[in-house]
Amino acid sequence: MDVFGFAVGDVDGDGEDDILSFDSEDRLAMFSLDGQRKWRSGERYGGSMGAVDYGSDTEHKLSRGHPREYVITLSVNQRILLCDLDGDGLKEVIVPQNVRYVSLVNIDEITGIKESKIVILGWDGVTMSEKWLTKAVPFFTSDIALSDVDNDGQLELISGVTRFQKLVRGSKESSVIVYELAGGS
Ligand SMILES: [Ca+2]
Ligand SMILES: [Ca+2]
Ligand SMILES: [Ca+2]
Repeated sequence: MDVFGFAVGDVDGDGEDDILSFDSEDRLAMFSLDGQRKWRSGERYGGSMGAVDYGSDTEHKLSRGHPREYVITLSVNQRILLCDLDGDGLKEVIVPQNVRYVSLVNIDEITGIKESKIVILGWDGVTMSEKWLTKAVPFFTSDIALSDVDNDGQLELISGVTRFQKLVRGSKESSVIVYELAGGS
């Protein structure tokens, strides 16, 4: 499946598909197909930018600003990828983790993203734990993908990132980071 905020696959290796999704607090949760929750993360993953200057013209809500200053609320959940990266038969769960700035002066202030990374989680037989993570970068991670970008037969992990600057017109700066996954287990 390739839907934001939602993925289906056998993560715990019991032969049945599991459903992975983000809840309203950005906790990652795993459900069985009959809706029983098997696991919920203590950490927050995913994470939207909230109301920030973001130049997209899709899925947005204009909440403030003059015509050339877009202040947009992104309510789209982050993508969850499932892939058996180490070939042990269990699918790993790959999610971005965006950490927001918190303003101590005004909670409602638009403060943006402090840093982000990509986390790979896996079922260890009892629970889900973090198996690998990228270094934190001072960007908002807007999307992730797995692809063999250099055609060497190994998947790379690709991260779409946006440099965040609050309320500065035309300040959006996007790029792509490619991570090698070789090495496996
Ligand atoms: Ca399962
Ligand atoms: Ca695996
Ligand atoms: Ca490759």
